[in-house]
Formats: sequence, structure tokens, C-alpha cells
Amino acid sequence: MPMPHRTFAQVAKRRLVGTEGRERIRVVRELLAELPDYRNGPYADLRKSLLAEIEDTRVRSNAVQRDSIAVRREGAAQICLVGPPNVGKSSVLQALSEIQIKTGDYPFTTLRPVPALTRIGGVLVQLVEIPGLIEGASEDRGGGRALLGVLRSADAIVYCCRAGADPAELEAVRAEIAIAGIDKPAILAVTRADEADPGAVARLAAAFPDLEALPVSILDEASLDAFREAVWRLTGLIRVRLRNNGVTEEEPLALEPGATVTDVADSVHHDLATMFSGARVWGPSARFEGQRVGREHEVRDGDVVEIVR
Ligand SMILES: Nc1nc2c(ncn2[C@@H]2O[C@H](COP(=O)(O)OP(=O)(O)OP(=O)(O)O)[C@@H](O)[C@H]2O)c(=O)[nH]1
Ligand SMILES: [Mg+2]
Repeated sequence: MPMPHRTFAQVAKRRLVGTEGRERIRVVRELLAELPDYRNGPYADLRKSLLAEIEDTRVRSNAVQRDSIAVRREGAAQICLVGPPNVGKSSVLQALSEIQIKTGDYPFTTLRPVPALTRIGGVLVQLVEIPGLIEGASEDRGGGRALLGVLRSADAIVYCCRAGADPAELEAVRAEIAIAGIDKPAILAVTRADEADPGAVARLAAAFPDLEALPVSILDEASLDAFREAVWRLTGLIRVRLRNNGVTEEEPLALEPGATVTDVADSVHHDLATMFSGARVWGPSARFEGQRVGREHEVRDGDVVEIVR
């Protein structure tokens, strides 16, 4: 004698309370197995609603995962910090931005990608800590696939390796990234440099000859400045400042290399780009200060540009 359908519905509700994701689907499957196999009537309706529950749970858990892992792009470029656990990624982020982030002397302090904006030469650049990329990440171990997805959409990578550490630790991380087919401009930050002997940096640099290596310590302001500049070079962007009525603006524009005066005008206003006649240029791309140039003149990093209507 099967359980009355109303009782069954109540039991089902009670057993599902507080479950989510895989666990909820497992409970639903158990309930389905216990459900009498009528093709019509209230039991069939129950079956239908339980099957719908599986689908809804799947949709919900996918949505949750995607939301929590996506990193909204901000700033002129997005640079990911990647490396073994506990090398000081969060600490560097903290030192270079306003964010408050948990740091700790143990692995996996950070569990999700953490974005932070840092200002480099007046331009905002987004740094993103990618936590916990472990061996097998490319096969989704430790949620690796989603983390690699964040990396895939970034502009460049800063590999972080602790001074004095075994290079194999970072090699394992790089292997996962290579297996995932991700290849971006990259540098090597030799972190916690104050803790190791000076030879430690050279040893790691030798272990990764394809990467420009630079020592970084959150206790050494000069090393952080050098790090900022290295990150800027990594973006490949150029900085151009606008001049208006003889006054040069503080904040530069960040442009792709090869950008022209028209691109400068366009980043000020689309309408301006259609109606201006040329520009006056000071700096590296000018033959002399204040040179009058045409719309197609290519600007260079460090230029000051005044649009002429
Ligand atoms: N002496 C020194 N200690 C540092 C430096 N950077 C980080 N640390 C310490 O190293 C430990 C790990 O730092 P985190 O910034 O949490 O490292 P993480 O790479 O973000 O670690 P996970 O998120 O766990 O992967 C903390 O105890 C930090 O205080 C540094 O430049 N010098
Ligand atoms: Mg961290």
C-alpha cells in the first residue's frame, strides 16, 4: 500500500528543506525512486514536479557559480596575479590598492578571485588575485575551470613565486595554465623578497628564463614602485595627456599602441573625432614642442595632445 499522495508531498517538502545543489538533486532522486509508478493522477503530477525540481536546482546552482566567479572588468587593463598558495598575492594587492583583503600565513586564505584597482602613472589598472590554482585545475580540480576562465579573459599575467621557494611549485601552476591553452604576456614577481637571501631572486629568474623577474616585498616601497611600472609595461598600453587652453590634464588617457590623434579625440568624445582638424603635440612623438599634426599622426607614450578644431 503506497503512502497517500498528500502525505508523500509533505514528506518530500520536509526532506528538501535546506538542501541545495547536488545534495538537493540526490534527495529528489531518492523521492522519485520511492514514488509509486502511476502514469496518471496525483502521483504522476508529483513525479512531474519532482523532475522539474531537478532542472530548477541545476539552473540555480549554475547561476550561483557563474555569478560568484565572474570578475567585472574595470580600469584600462586587467592583470591576474597567479601562483602557488601563500606566496603573498593578497598582500601585494593590499599594498597597491585601497581594498581590505584577508591575508594569512597559511594556504588558501583567498578562495575566490579578488579584484583591486591600482593607479599606475595616473591610470587605473585592475589587478585580480587568482587563488588556489592546483594541480589538476585544468580538469576542474578545486573549481579550476572557472578560475582559469577568469585568467582567459585577462590581458596579462603576473606569476608570483616566493623568494627561496622550489620553482616546481610555480611550474605546476604554469603547467595547468598551458594545458588550458592560455598564453598571455607575463612577468615573474619574486615575492616576500625581504625574507630570502639575495641569491634567491637570481635562482628563480634562472628557473624561468622566459619571464622578466623582479623582486617584490610589501615592506619595500621601491620594489612596489618597480612592480607597478612592470605591470604597466605588461599592459602594453600608452599614456597620453590632454591639453586644453594651455592647461595639461593630470589624468592620462590609456590607449593602444599605434593610436592616432583621431583615437585621442574619439576617447574624449565621438563627435569631436568627426569634426576636428588636427592637433598640437608635445613630447616623444613631436619633432618640436607644440608641433601641429594631422588627424592620422601617431601618438607615443608620454605625449601631451591638444586637439585643434
Ligand atoms: N616578510 C614578508 N611577508 C609577506 C610578504 N608578503 C606577504 N607576506 C606574508 O605571507 C603570508 C601569506 O600572504 P598572503 O598575502 O595571504 O598570500 P596569498 O598568496 O594571498 O595566499 P593564499 O590566498 O592563501 O593563496 C602572510 O602571512 C603575509 O603577511 C612580504 O613581502 N614580506
Ligand atoms: Mg590570498
